[in-house]
Amino acid sequence: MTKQVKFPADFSWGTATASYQVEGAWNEDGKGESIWDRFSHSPGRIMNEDTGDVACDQYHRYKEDVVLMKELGLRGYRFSISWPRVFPEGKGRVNQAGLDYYNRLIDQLLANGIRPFPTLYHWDLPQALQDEGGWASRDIIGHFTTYAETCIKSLGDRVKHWMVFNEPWVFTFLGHIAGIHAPGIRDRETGMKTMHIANLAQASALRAMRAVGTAEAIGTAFSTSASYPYTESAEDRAAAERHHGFTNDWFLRPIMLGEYPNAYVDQEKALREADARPGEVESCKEPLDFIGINLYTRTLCANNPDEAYLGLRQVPGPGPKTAFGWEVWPAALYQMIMRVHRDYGLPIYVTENGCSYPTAPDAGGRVRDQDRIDFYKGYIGQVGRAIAEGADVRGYYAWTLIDNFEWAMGYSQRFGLVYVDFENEQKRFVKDSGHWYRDLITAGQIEYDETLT
Ligand code: PNW
Repeated sequence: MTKQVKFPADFSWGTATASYQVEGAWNEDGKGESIWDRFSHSPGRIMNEDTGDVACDQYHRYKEDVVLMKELGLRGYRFSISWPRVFPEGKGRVNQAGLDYYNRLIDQLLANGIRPFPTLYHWDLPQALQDEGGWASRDIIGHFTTYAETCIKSLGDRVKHWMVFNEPWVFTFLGHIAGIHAPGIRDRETGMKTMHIANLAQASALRAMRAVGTAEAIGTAFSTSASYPYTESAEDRAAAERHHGFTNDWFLRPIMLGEYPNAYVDQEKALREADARPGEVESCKEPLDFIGINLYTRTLCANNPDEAYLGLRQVPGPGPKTAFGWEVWPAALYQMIMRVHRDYGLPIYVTENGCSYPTAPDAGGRVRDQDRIDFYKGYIGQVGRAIAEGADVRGYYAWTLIDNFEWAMGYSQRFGLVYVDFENEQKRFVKDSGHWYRDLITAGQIEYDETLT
């Protein structure tokens, strides 16, 4: 059954990006080296040896990009602040020229009626701090707190909505256990420790930001993938619940409730590996003002006693796949919003959702990316469905504004509503999906299928 839903009049429609993925200017105006600079400059780490040295050159082209945002009718822009621009060595000396870039960007956004919505940490840790242990060292808690305080003190007169982290699960797990993201460490215990330390740092930074007193709302953008049981058996359901605990709730529950979710077959061992000391998990509680959900796909979970940690196996789903190989499953976003709404009852922003398809401009410069339009129709419809059923969703941020540096995949994946011709002076072409998004924002309503599961 198809239904129609109107989004609230003040709904915050936007797009999301991250400093390392779009800015370029990797060593300009006093910026320090980040772990992503180091990682992408190391052979064999990134597809085609791509780097973010230039990326979309947004550092120099931000005015042009704000014009694009205006053309698309965006009401908000989610971007991240590069820690090594602000503190080239991660601590100590502040680089005013780095902060001034964000001053210029923020002023340009506000002059165009677009809400700046920054994330403090979207993975570009100062290399100098990595050399001292990075997220595996408890010293980072203080350094991150000082960085957060510095940003809010200098930008908080104009920026009222903040995110502390982008996807703490991804930067700890993929960076320290899977090793496919910077700093490229493959060590389970180190990884478990970084997760716990990131939880402590999140609470500490949040307290310091609140003490400054200028923010209206502070949240974090969590990576999520809706956990579906492969079959309806009690075993598969329990496996899906463990998956939810580890993938979606491992950073959310500590800050909201001061406890870790039950995720591991041997939970005690996991917490020992994480080096969670008595009283520390409780001290992570510092409830957010809103919860940011980043969601692209779902995970089908089957019970698997042979897998020692989570006791599960992922089963490929039957849905169509994006160019990245992620299954298209719009109801996953509805399910995740409703779960977070039921568990925590807070305002929610969809802080990322989108898809990669390679469609290039035709001879006339038009990008006919109908597959991306279909993706957004389905997923945004399910956001509308969650709102119709009572979830307090305040905004939706498409990933992403412009094609950009997709981490380990380099420039091989195009997630943008706007095409970037990296070979030809960074020329930007609004894709059909960009025009579709603009029309959706204007209409403020969408159809959705309420039977999807
Ligand atoms: C998110 N995974 O990353 C990030 O926040 C963005 O910077 C990124 O460009 C976007 O999604 C698209 O990938 C993820 O492997 C990276 O599970 C990897 C995973 C999830 C999210």
